[in-house]
Parts: sequence; C-alpha cells; structure tokens
Amino acid sequence: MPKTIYRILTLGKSGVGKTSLLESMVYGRVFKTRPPPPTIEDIYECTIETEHGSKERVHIYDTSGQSGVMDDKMKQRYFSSADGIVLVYSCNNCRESFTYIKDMRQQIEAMRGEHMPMVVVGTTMDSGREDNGESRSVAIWAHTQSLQHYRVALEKRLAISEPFVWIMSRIAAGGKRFLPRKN
Ligand SMILES: Nc1nc2c(ncn2[C@@H]2O[C@H](COP(=O)(O)OP(=O)(O)OP(=O)(O)O)[C@@H](O)[C@H]2O)c(=O)[nH]1
Ligand SMILES: [Mg+2]
Repeated sequence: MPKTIYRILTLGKSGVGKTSLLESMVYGRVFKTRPPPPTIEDIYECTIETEHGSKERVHIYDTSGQSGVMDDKMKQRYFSSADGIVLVYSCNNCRESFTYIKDMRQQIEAMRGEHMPMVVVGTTMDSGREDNGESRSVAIWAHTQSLQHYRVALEKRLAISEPFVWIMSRIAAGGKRFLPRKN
C-alpha cells in the first residue's frame, strides 16, 4: 500500500519568514542579503522523522501572507485538506503578525472544530537578540490555547525543524490534541 502523504499548512502575515523557514529546513538555503520573493502558493515535499522514529512523507503548503491573495475559497480548500497547521509570527513585528495568526486560528476552528494539530512559531531574525515582552505574551496566549509554541532563529536550521517534527509526530499519532510541554 502506498505510504500516506500528510499535508501541513503554514500560515502567517507577509514577511514573517514562512518561506525562509521552509527553504532553510528543506534545502538549507538562507536569505540574508536578498529576501525570497513574496509567495503566491508553493509546495515543499520532504520526509520528516517523528519523535517515535517513523519517517513520514509530507507536503508542506507555503501560503501568501499578503492581504488579498488568499481569498475565502483558497482558505476553504487549504483548511479542509490540512492534517496540521503551523502558525508563524515574527518576534520582530509581534503585534500585527500575532493579530493575523489569532484571526486565522479562529477561522480554522470555525471550519474544522478544535481537533486540528497546530503549532505556533515565532521567528527571530537575529539569534542573539533578547526575547521581548510582546513575544512572551504570544507564548502565554499559546499556552492558554493549549498550543505548542516555539521561537526559532531563521539562521538555525536544526532548531527550525523542531516545530515540524513536533506537529508531524502528533499527526502521525492520530491527530490527537496533546498538551504542550512546559518550558
Ligand atoms: N537577518 C536575517 N533575515 C532573514 C534571514 N532569513 C530570512 N530573513 C528575512 O526575513 C524576511 C522573511 O521573508 P519571507 O520568508 O519571504 O516571508 P514570508 O512569510 O514567506 O512572506 P510572504 O510569502 O509574503 O507571505 C525576509 O525579509 C528575509 O530577507 C536570516 O537568516 N537573517
Ligand atoms: Mg513566502
């Protein structure tokens, strides 16, 4: 029997680093001098090894965070077919990008109910930078929503894969909602 190909969706405001995350994790590419072009729609195919040691084939859908690109029809298609969702915000532009993912989460829950595996990822453009209060408030929100939260530096390839391994492990285990670890 052919192996299942899982679908993971990335959502977040334009410029938060969705494409940079995926390019770095899948191909090891970094964009320090020239940013990647804004996404319309892209699919990354890769294999993710779960926490339980299984190797899962995944299509990761990279979406556009630009206003007006993703219409309601597209959202309907994305949300109804996803096995898991990665909500990305920027620790360097917290307020707006946090509002965006909160709104997306509400829309997803309205369409899919509560049982979609989801993870929240805050990107930083500079790994040495201290955490700011705003990004801490996102971490608190994620905790109250029982969502796993990660903060990753875009230039750190290994750390970038952590949220994807986490969500893939939950999807492969049957999509059950697991409480986030305490950190
Ligand atoms: N300083 C620094 N900046 C980075 C690094 N990697 C990416 N960036 C910048 O982070 C920004 C993120 O851009 P994208 O990855 O295209 O963002 P996106 O979320 O895919 O945006 P849309 O496709 O428009 O929705 C760009 O301005 C990149 O140049 C890095 O390692 N260091
Ligand atoms: Mg992009």
